[in-house]
Amino acid sequence: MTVTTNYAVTGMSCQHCVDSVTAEVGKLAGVEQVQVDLSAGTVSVTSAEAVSLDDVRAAVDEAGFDLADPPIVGEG
Ligand SMILES: [Cu+2]
Repeated sequence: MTVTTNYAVTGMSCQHCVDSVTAEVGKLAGVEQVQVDLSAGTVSVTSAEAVSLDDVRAAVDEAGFDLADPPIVGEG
């Protein structure tokens, strides 16, 4: 059983941004898969259990970006 949550991230503009966000969010405990849609500005995070928004925000910040408002654009 996994949880997938889609986050909106502002400022990503190229593959390097995608790689940075994927790497940082991928370090979070329990995260199994990170998929970035550059054109949509969304990051889909699949994890064994729900990851806290604060942790995702911190990882995105570490990569040099910010979560949009609202930060979560879909779950499933
Ligand atoms: Cu970039």
